[in-house]
Amino acid sequence: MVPQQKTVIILGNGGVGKTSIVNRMLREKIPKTYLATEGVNTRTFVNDKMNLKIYDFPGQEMYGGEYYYYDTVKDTDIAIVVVDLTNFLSLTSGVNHWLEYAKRLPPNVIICGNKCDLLPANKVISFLGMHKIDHIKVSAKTGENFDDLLRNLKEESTK
Ligand SMILES: Nc1nc2c(ncn2[C@@H]2O[C@H](COP(=O)(O)OP(=O)(O)OP(=O)(O)O)[C@@H](O)[C@H]2O)c(=O)[nH]1
Ligand SMILES: [Mg+2]
Repeated sequence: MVPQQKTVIILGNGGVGKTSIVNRMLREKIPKTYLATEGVNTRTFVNDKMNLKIYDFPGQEMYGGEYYYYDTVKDTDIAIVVVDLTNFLSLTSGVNHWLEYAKRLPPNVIICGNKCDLLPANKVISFLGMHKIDHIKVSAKTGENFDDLLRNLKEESTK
């Protein structure tokens, strides 16, 4: 039996790896060159435990991220907020901003620190620690800790 469908939105600054995370979940190739998402991509992830409708938003405002977010946010069950562990700006001008959006609903929130295959910026690690921001370190590139991410999604989707 297919589980009941839940709605997931994936938020974060441009280039943090949102589309790559969705690609990795769907076992698709991760594009090496950065191609910013324009508009919203809707994808479906189904297995015997979860049935997720995923809205992958553009992080860059010029491509309409916030507009699409407001448009579809009404029945959101889970928000994945992504930060780039190598990019301090994705935290300081990103995570609070996206968390504020996510909280308006409020859906269940999972924070992903992506690109853990690269050397993280010290400032990012201390910021996450100082603000006690619970997060899962993942790599869309290598697939590291995707089992953790899927476990979290499963938990949040059955709440
Ligand atoms: N090293 C490394 N690079 C990654 C990882 N995830 C994504 N990237 C690279 O980061 C760049 C941006 O990835 P995207 O998935 O397009 O980022 P996005 O958040 O969807 O960007 P927007 O659509 O503009 O909001 C691409 O060049 C990816 O190949 C990762 O885990 N490790
Ligand atoms: Mg994208």
